[in-house]
Amino acid sequence: MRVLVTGAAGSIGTVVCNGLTDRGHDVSGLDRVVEPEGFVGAWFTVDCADPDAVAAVFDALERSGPVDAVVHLASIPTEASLPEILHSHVVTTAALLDAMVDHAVSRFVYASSNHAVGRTPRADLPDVPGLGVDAAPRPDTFYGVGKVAAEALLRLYVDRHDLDVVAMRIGSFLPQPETRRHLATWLSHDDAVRLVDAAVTAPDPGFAVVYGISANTRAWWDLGPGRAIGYHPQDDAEDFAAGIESTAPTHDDEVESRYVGGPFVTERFYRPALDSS
Ligand code: 15L
Repeated sequence: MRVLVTGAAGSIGTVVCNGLTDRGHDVSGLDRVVEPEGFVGAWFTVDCADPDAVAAVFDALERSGPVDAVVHLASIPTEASLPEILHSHVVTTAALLDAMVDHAVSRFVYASSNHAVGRTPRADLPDVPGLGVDAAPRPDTFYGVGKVAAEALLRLYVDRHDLDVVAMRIGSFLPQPETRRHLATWLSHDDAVRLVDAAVTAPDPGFAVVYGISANTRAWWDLGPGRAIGYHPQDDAEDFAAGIESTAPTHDDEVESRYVGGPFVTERFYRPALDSS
């Protein structure tokens, strides 16, 4: 399939672009930085919050045939001021969605985050149920608010324009798990590629929200919706558990241990909404 990936030079973008290319997709990259060395495929150095620049990318791609899917990975990956967050998560998504509608591109795959529901109690606590994709939005940060708002925008475009959208609530995308929390939240590099490939190719997902984690023995989140779109994770953070558990719990382990969002829930992340310093 012909796929445009935003944030293509970022940590997840690099892995996903290489992985999708290896799986036979024709991948174009978009990022604010120049093309990384060795990138195979078309490259666009563009800010995806700029609607004219985004429209020009779609015009250019369309000249060599239809685009099948957009995978939107570009965004600030952590906490920032509310205006920065809305710009990074919602405005960029809107610019891409408008261009898709204008160019009849119908599949959008979005890097949402577990922090959309980060303030939900952890399911390994007594009497706390596992977390499904129908859980009420419960962000832990402005970052989480941005992801909730972007998911709502996606839902609107699915209903209005009949797009197919997969919102991936990604856990902890890392080469390997590093903390106790990651034993539940880890998403391996290979599983990230499997997930995006499934999200791009699933027949008629409509509006699907899935949790982006590996097949972790200690997972708190429901992998059923992911499996329903053909995502079958192969890795398990449990393989690293002995090494992680041989270190003493830290203060953060205790503070973080009540909510799924972990460190993002703690006071370290509190700030005034409009403070961009
Ligand atoms: C995310 O969504 C963040 O982008 C990343 O920085 C991690 O904090 C990750 O979630 C996580 O929850 O571990």
